[in-house]
Amino acid sequence: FKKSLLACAISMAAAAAAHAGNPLFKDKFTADPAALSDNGRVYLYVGRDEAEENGKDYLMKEWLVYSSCDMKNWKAHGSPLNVQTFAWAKKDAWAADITKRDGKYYFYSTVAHATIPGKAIGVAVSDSPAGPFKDARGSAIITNDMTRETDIGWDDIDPAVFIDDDGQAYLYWGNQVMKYVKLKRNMIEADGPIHTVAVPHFTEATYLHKHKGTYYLSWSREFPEETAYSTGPSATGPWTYRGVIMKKNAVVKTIHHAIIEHNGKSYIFYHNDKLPTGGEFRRSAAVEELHYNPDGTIRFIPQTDE
Ligand code: FUB
Repeated sequence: FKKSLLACAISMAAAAAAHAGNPLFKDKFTADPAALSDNGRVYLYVGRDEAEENGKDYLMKEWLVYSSCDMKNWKAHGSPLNVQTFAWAKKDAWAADITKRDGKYYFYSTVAHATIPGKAIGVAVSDSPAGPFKDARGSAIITNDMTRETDIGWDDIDPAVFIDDDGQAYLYWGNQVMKYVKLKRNMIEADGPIHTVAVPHFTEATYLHKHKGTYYLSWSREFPEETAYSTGPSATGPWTYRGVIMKKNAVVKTIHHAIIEHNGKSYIFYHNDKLPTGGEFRRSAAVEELHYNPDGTIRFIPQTDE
């Protein structure tokens, strides 16, 4: 513990990207935060929004990694992975999620597939949370099969990975329809059929976490989006809807979030439009502390500039 405090102090002194309140990074547009608490540091993974000021669509080619031990001073680790990490992908470094298993870091991310219509999900692996990452299987783990009536080009997006206490890993994802599949122990293959989950007004950005024995399934609902959640007794439900924890942004219609615990506190990362010239395709990652009520429900979380 002492060692990690010392490492924290040294890295803060060398921090390349200092933070003075939300949004977290003032020099770049950063969207779709994914986060991991590991060895005393929080690692934050964001897609880089590169659209022009009046751009009409996302322009996202790479993910950026930052880390912090105090949630205030952030060190930039550059871009250890991008669309080209996946040889079978052609564009769109959209939302991602990360987990650690057996000393390796598995990064699940949305990209547009080069030969199969629509978006797909890839998995990259690294020995370090800051990368470099390489494609873990050489092909997408999830592709758009267009077999359901509800299938659209972008329904296979926004992966969320969760490893339960019994070691079973799950991958959640989806747009309009929430889906999940069990993962094999190797983390790079699906194990069994794809299931769907019915939650109210689901749009996208599923997230799953566990706190004090309760499972929390959260997602972006409606459009413009707000963050809602359900709780349940297992990683697959049954789910009880609990309400909205974060309200819509002023301009940008998406709000993609991630929830982690770090050094005994809980945090929610999300994105907003608060950087000057920010907006729909020029978003900024932000963070708030998240508090649980004694009955396990989550307190409503106001967006702040702190
Ligand atoms: O960044 C592209 C898409 O916008 C993400 O995949 C969604 O969650 C939304 O934030």
